[in-house]
Amino acid sequence: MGPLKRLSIIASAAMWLACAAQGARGGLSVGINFVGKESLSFATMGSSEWAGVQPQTFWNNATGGSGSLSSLLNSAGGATAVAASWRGDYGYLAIPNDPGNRRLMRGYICKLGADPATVTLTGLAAAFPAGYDVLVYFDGANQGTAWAADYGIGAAVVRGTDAANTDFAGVFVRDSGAGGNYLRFENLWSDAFTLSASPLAGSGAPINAVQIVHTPEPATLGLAAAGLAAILSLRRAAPSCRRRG
Ligand SMILES: [Ca+2]
Ligand SMILES: [Ca+2]
Repeated sequence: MGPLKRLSIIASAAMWLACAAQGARGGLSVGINFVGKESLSFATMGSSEWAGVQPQTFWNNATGGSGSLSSLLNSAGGATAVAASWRGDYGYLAIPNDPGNRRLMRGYICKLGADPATVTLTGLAAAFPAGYDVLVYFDGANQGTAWAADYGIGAAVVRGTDAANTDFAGVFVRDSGAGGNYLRFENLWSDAFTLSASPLAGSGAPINAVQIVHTPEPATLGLAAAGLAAILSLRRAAPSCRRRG
């Protein structure tokens, strides 16, 4: 094999490896930041603010208890066919209004009582052709009372518990049954879905933000490792024109 051919193979493998790494990071995402009433929460985010469990910029600000947005931006600032509508009341956390994660978590929509808050997203298939996960951020101004709510997408219902005297302090905690401030719905494919947030008695059901991310591919990292091994193998096999030692 000539040196140019070898170089071409190594370059192709390196490019493939970079693409595989991009896939492993999850690619582009779409984030919706519920602001609540802006004059109350001061929680509208700038397009350059990084925030989220899978950090991204270009969060779409959804203002008011109820409303709708179309042509949501993805995390690179590109317009998508994704549209959102939401219905609830609103509130905010009395945490510092710092750019990024705190501002993301500060404002929210919420419902008390039996009537759930809902968020409907449409037009997802084109933006997420290989499926997606939905991250639901929740943290209400619950003060000394723990809040629990059932968050549902289709048949999947997951309970989120906001512990007493606990408001976002800079760390995201996935609620796997012991409380936290975000939930993750995995491996969704539908072009549209409705998220509902139903509070248990005496609780609120806040939704501070929703983030749609590409479903991670478990095989991607293994394939990336195989690609790296192939590159190293080629490097070892290649004769050197330079004197060693
Ligand atoms: Ca928010
Ligand atoms: Ca709280």
